[in-house]
Amino acid sequence: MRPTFEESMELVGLSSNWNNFNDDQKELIQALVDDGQAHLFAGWDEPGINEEKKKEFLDSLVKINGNYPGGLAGYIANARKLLAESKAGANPFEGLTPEKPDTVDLTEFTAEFEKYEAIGATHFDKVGMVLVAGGLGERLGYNGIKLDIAVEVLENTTYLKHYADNLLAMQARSESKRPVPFVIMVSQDTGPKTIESLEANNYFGLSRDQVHILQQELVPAIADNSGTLALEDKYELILKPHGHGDIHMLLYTSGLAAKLQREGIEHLMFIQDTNGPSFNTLPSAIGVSVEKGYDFNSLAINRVPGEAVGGLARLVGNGKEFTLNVEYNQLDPLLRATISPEGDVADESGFSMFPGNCNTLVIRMESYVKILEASKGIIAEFVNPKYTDETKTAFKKPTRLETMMQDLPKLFGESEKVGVTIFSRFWSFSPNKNNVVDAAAKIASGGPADASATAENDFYAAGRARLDVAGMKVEEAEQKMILGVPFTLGPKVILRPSFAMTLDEGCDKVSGGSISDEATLIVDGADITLDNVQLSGKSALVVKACDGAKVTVKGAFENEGFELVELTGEERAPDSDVPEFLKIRGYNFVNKGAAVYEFNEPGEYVVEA
Ligand code: UGB
Repeated sequence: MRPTFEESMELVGLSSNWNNFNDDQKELIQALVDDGQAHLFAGWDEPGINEEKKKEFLDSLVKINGNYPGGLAGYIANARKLLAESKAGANPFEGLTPEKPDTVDLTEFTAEFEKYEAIGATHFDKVGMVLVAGGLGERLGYNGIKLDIAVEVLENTTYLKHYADNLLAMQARSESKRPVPFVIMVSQDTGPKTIESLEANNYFGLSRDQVHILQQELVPAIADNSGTLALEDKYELILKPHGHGDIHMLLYTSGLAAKLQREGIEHLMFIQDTNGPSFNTLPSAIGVSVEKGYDFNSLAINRVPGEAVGGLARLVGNGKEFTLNVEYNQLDPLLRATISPEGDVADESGFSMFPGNCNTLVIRMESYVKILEASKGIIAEFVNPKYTDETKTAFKKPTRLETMMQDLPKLFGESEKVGVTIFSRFWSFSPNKNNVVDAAAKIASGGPADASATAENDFYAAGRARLDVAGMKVEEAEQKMILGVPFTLGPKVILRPSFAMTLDEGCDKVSGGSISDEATLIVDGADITLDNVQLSGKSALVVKACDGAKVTVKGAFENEGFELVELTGEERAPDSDVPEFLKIRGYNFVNKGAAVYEFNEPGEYVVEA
């Protein structure tokens, strides 16, 4: 017979401590003991010994219990259910066959692309941005937070500043001038430094009220199939990350999603911490979501088989069909078991038939808030224990429940519409995830590097593309291998979001001109026009204008520009004082005489070379 609560307390030796607990603690302990977790309190020291540790332990239990919808009891129940399914070998894709999903193809800058951009641009004041930035970036091995890494090293713009600049540009363009809500999910690892960075930079010009920091918490590790919570030692749980899907839980538990909806926000766009090009896609992706009535729009690229990005597939079977991300570790087995005995391989296009998930998502608020209410923000949790053997009775190490933000459509019904919008890779997806050694290995094996140098390379490529569309003659340079990773020597073009957020704006502000293979152009300001500007050789031109400064730039500029300098082995060594954001790419730029024009007072100006 199951012991009573008092008997359990006696068995684990907790009785003598009982009177020291407050009512909340007693209630939680009782519930945990009744739920088969008496081991959490086994062998406790007599009152007076290790009281601080006991308090910290109970505080952590109370905190975790409060963070998770349904409390620890809910978490343990979910774990038992998922572990039983995992043990039974339940296949989440049973009976489903993957097919190529329907897509909107925006890989080319066509009239259709511009049509969607125009629609999206009228919705800037109905969009909220959500940045998930709780990850440690273990693959990159960077010592600070990834948001503090520079996306380009001509002016050392950090990811966080780049994102803030885009928000400011969005609101400057909207009729209402309403601040764009900026939700940042942090974790205990990234939270303090993220706030420090915002504070130190005066929120990069954003208002404090528009920035909403949500902190994800770790979840308890599970030791076995019975859902036993794992202990690090007598008074400490083992805690692990729950995944980026926590953003949905936090937007629900904080009430923020519902609040933003009440305030008129119609779409949320979710972005990752180091995907610089996300904002290139924003106007057109919002346009697609609005025009097609998508509840969930996954932004995608043509995927290289085997690449560590999920594949977007239409799954058909069991009387249903739906479009979903199949995570990269599940795609190959699913394909082998269904349509492709060779697994995750290219089709005749040279790419995987399943577009790659950029994890940039546009979600319609109306359906989102309803789903959050119904699910309490717990989105398609899963468990992935590593078993000691095929009996699946023991784990090699404690596991935990996880959740991914792209899995929201798992909760969709027939009335919700999921779409996939495909973009060119340089324009939409160039994350900075891999250290330079792994990046070089990825390049050697024919895959994308997704590293600091390639992220910077694509940052300039997007600028070049905007100039090209606007009719400037752009002469692209050769690629140079730096530490085994390719970098296009130029031209290096940064058109800040203040200058152009859509292709159309670029066309309005740039007429004619040419830029040669190793030249540099940086333009920052809403009212700057480039009138037949010519940059030859390595020449560099930097033009910055404050609001109200109308600047026309003309003529041919010639100077020594910026020179790329590779770091030496000594400079890259861990103990050198070269900043880490340079070491992780292996080069820097030296200004050899760029032409720089800055206008900090409103007025009309002409710059003529
Ligand atoms: N993140 C959090 O905020 N909290 C967490 O607990 C974990 C992460 P990773 P991952 O773009 O290449 C995703 O670790 O999870 C943030 C997609 O699932 O960089 O391996 C973190 O800070 C995959 O389908 O990526 O894979 C970062 O901003 C594919 O699209 C973001 O979540 C892949 O990204 C992603 O975290 C990719």
